[in-house]
Amino acid sequence: ESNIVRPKGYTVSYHANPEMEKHHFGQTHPMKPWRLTLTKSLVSAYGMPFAMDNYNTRAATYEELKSFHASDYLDYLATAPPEDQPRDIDNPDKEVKFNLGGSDCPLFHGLYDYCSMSAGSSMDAARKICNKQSDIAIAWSGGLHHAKRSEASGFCYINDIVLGILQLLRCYPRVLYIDIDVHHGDGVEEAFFSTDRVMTVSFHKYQPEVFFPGTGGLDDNGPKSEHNPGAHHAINVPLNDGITDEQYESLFQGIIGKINEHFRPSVIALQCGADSLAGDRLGRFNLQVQGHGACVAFCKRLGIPMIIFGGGGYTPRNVARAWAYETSIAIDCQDKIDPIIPQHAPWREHFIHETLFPTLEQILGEPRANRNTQKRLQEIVQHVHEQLRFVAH
Ligand code: TV1
Ligand code: CA
Ligand code: ZN
Repeated sequence: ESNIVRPKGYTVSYHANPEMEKHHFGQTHPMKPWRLTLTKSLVSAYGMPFAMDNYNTRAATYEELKSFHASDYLDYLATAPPEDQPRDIDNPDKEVKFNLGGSDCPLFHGLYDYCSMSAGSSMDAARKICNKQSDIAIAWSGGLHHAKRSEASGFCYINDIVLGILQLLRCYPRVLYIDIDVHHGDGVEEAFFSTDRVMTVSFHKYQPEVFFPGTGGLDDNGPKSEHNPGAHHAINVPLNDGITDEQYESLFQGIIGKINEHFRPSVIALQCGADSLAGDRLGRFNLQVQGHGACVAFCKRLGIPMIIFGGGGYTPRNVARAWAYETSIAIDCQDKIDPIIPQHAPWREHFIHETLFPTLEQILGEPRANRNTQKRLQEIVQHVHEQLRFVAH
């Protein structure tokens, strides 16, 4: 489309490695790297690449991964035999120790390549923000927020977000991490528990013992041990099933607006997990593409450099819709694109409904009951505002 042009006054970059999309977690596994292909094809069908700098990124090196992860973990990740091969009899306990090879984090073919490509794209995006070559850098293949220093967790093996933020901390004093994936961003939160240079904020479905990972309660604001500068710098927004666009937008703006005033971040890292959308195979919320995208638009209006990561998202057609729409917001062409999915878009039939913005009825038939009361949401905002009194500004 010829009406899609570069935004005036700032640069947007798109970071991807198409080799990543060819990997498979297994037939029935919810994580489908192919959703990145569907996203890119929709972004391209709208002509958006003309308005951005497009980088075909290299895989992260072992040394780069070591800036967060332990070497024994990385070594095992690089050498563990794939599931369909004989078990590694020399290392019987390592799969357990590193949480590798279960149903959530299978040892599939090319696993190490897949992980280092995801990390490579996110680190490239962070470097372009550091160098001021980009104002908004997009890495949809990243956002793997559960991975720990020495442990895989919840479909995540390498924490590309932590690696990206560590890059940003080389050139910016304060990073605000925001996570709108339906799951708690536990790995990122934990990595920065002891620093006041990173504030982490996760919005998520919270129901311990029932919904993964079970952490991220309202009162979990970072270890309050003596002299921990990171205390009060972890913010959690625990939510119930069925939250709507209207509620989520007002909550997001109330919380992020206030955090912006108090913490005054120099850069934003936004994880845009699309499993918070209605109709997600694993999610529980009633968010639409518009409400999810409104979070990106709000952050963009703060006028601070921003890195945008992907994350969860298990109904590929909805993932592609949300991330293509959010790419359009980044380049400021959201009002110029036709909501009808272009006739020439590859895999157009996958979208079922030919619009970028299907209604809740189209997505779900019957919407999920909303279990979030206004009273509870107000309490949450109140609690967050109280936390911010402890944050220097
Ligand atoms: C193989 C095949 C694996 C089918 C996993 C849903 C499957 C799940 C599968 C699944 C599934 C989870 C747990 C329970 C921890 C386990 C990318 C005690 C139909 C960022 C990760 C969710 C979310 C992990 C990742 C969760 C992200 N839910 N079918 N597994 N054990 N794991 O509950 O935040 O989106 O579900
Ligand atoms: Ca989250
Ligand atoms: Zn998730």
